[in-house]
Amino acid sequence: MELALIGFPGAGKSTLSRAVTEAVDPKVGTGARWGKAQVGVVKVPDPRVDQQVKLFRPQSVVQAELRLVDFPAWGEGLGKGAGITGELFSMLQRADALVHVVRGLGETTGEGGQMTPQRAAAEMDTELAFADLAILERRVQRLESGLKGAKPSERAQLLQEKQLFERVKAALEQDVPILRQEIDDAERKVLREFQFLTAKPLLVVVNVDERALGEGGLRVPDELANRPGQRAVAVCAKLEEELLAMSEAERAEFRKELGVPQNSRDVMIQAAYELLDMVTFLTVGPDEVRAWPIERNTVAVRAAGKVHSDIERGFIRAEVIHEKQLLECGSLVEARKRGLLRLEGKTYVVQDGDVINFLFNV
Ligand SMILES: Nc1nc2c(ncn2[C@@H]2O[C@H](COP(=O)(O)OP(=O)(O)OP(=O)(O)O)[C@@H](O)[C@H]2O)c(=O)[nH]1
Ligand SMILES: [Mg+2]
Repeated sequence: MELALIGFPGAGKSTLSRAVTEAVDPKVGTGARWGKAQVGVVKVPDPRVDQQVKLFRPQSVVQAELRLVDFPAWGEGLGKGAGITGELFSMLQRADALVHVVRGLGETTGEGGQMTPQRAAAEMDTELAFADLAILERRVQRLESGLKGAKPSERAQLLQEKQLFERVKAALEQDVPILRQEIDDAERKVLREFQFLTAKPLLVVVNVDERALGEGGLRVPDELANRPGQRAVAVCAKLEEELLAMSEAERAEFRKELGVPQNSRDVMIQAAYELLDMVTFLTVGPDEVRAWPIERNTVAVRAAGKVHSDIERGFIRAEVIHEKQLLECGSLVEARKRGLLRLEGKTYVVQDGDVINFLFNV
C-alpha cells in the first residue's frame, strides 16, 4: 500500500511523514525540499500477527507495510506550472491513494497568505482535475489523428475509446472526479493504465496547530467531513513529532491532557485500510508468520497470487481457518482434528482474519 503525501507549501507533509514513520532523523523529509520524493515505511501493528507468533514461534515475522511518499510542495517541481510529466509525476501516478495535507483553520500557508483548509482542499481538487484533463486532452487528440489513417477494422475501437475519453473529460470538467464517475469495468480497465489522479481515493489530512488544540480540539471542519467520495481526518503533526522524543508514560500524559488519544501513525494506517478497502489474511507456520493486505472481496485464487504467481497458477484449494478459531485450538494439528480447517475453492471470498494455507501444483 502506497500513499502519496501532497499539499501546498509548508502544509506539514514532511512533519507528518516523520511522525508517522517514527523517523526521528530530522533529515528525513527534507529531501522533498529539493524536488525529490522521500519514501518512508511504516510497519502495520497487528495483534493478530502477534498472537500467531506466540503460537508458532516462527523464524521470521512479516508485518504488512504502509509506504508514505512525501512529495515536494505542489507547484514546486510537481503540478501547476511545474508540470505533470517527469519522474516525480510518475511516482505520484503509481501511488494507490493520495493524501492531501492541509493546514488547520487560522494558519497561514505559503501561497498568498491565509488559506482555509476548505479552500486548500478545493484548490487541490482543481489542480488534480487539471492534471487529468491535460492527459485526457492529449489522448483525445492522439485518437483523432489515429482515426484519420485508421483501417476500417480498427475504426470502431478507436472511436469507442475516443468517446470514452471525451465523456470522462466532460464529467471531470463538471467537477466529477473520475473515481466517482459512472464507468463500467471494461472502461475502467482502459482508463487504469493512464493512472489518473482523480481516479485514486483521496484522504484529506487536516494538520491542526497544537496551539489550536485547546479551542476546537482535533476536528475536521464540517465542509471537509461531508465531501462526497472523500475522507478526512485531523492530526497534529508537530505534536506527534515532538511526542516521539518522549517516554511512553510522558506521551500518554500529554495525549490525555491535550485530548489527542490516537497517534498519527494509527490514524493514517486506519485511514489507509478504509480508504483502499483492505482486509488482511495471514499465512502461518514455523518458518514465517505473515500478514497480507488485500482488497476486500478478493477471491482465494487471486489472494494466492499475492503470495506467489506460481501458487495462483497451480492453485488447487485453500485450507482456511479464522485466526480466532486457530488460537482457540492452539495448533493446526488440533484444528484439523476438530475438523475446523475448511477446504475452499478458487472463488472463495477471503475474509479479514483468515489464516490460509494454499495447496497448489508446481
Ligand atoms: N506550529 C506548527 N507548526 C507546524 C505544524 N506542522 C508543521 N509545522 C511546521 O511548519 C513548517 C513546515 O512543515 P513541513 O512539514 O516541512 O511542511 P511541508 O508540507 O513538508 O513543506 P514543503 O515540503 O516545503 O511544502 C515546519 O517548520 C514545521 O515545523 C503544526 O501542526 N504546528
Ligand atoms: Mg516537505
